[in-house]
Amino acid sequence: MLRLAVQKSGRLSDKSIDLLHRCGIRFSHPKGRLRAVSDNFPVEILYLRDDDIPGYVEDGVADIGMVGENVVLEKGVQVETIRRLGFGRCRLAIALPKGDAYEGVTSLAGRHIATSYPRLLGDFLSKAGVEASIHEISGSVEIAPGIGLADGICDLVSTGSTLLSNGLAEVETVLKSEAVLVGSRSLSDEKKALLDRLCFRVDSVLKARGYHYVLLNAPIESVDRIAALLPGMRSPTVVPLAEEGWVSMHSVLDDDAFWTVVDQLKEAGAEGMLVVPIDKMVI
Ligand code: PRT
Ligand code: ZN
Repeated sequence: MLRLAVQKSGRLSDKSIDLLHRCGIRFSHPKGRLRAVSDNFPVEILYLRDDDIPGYVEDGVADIGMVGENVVLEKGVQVETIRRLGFGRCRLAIALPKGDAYEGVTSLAGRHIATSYPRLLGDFLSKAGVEASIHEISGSVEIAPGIGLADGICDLVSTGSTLLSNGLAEVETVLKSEAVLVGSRSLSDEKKALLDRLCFRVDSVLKARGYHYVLLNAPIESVDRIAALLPGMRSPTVVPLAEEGWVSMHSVLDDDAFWTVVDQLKEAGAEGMLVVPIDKMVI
């Protein structure tokens, strides 16, 4: 049985659980419960605070975990990054009060910077050869400059609206992060085999993201022109419609690509186009 740690409640919880469900793994997640065992895959889910996940995986309390890369790197643990999961994207950035003069990283010398990420900030500053003082605080970092606690901050940013509403402007990116699947470096062969099975499913779900399935009707003489626009995984499916001289064509298409080819598809005679999401893709 694999033990998998996910965030109990927070920004990564729903997406982690959704990914596992899309992988066909069934388990309950009632509020207040700290663990659940799947009834159709040999995995036990542990619901934990995100800060505890890297350490538990390193110690082998959990075999694998889903957590922000920012937390893994800040903890400095010895774990394997198995997959990047494509959600929970954010950046760890240094921000100063808007209007403060900034002429590159040397402008940070001698400043007091508040952060919950002292290790990552310290590494960034020492690589840049800049000496600044790091003030570690555990939450509400963005108010530190406003109350005179620090000259600037180093915190996670996604939309940037928190910085904006606190009168701060981003000046440096320390790290680009997303949720990752991490694993212990000492898994038994049996657990490794289970992890391979899980990763196969995860890959199928991740591959399907960003792709759509396109269905359209077209006169039979347009098939070649349309096939050139919709190459699909091998070539498009072409099935006859009940109406003589017409076919339905099906293909897989990149998210963005649809809008670049839609006019050419119409011009080639395509009509009744449907674009639907793909749940899994095994290539
Ligand atoms: O309770 P627990 O300890 O488990 O959770 P937590 O409160 O420590 O973490 P949580 O749920 O807030 O975040 C979990 C993970 O989500 C982080 O470690 C990141 O990997 C990822 N993530 C992605 C973010 C953000 N985006 C994010 N925007 N984590 C935090 N923020 C915060 C940021 O700290 C700031 O306060 O959101 C604010 C900025 O957001 P914007 O949109 O205004 O820029
Ligand atoms: Zn946390």
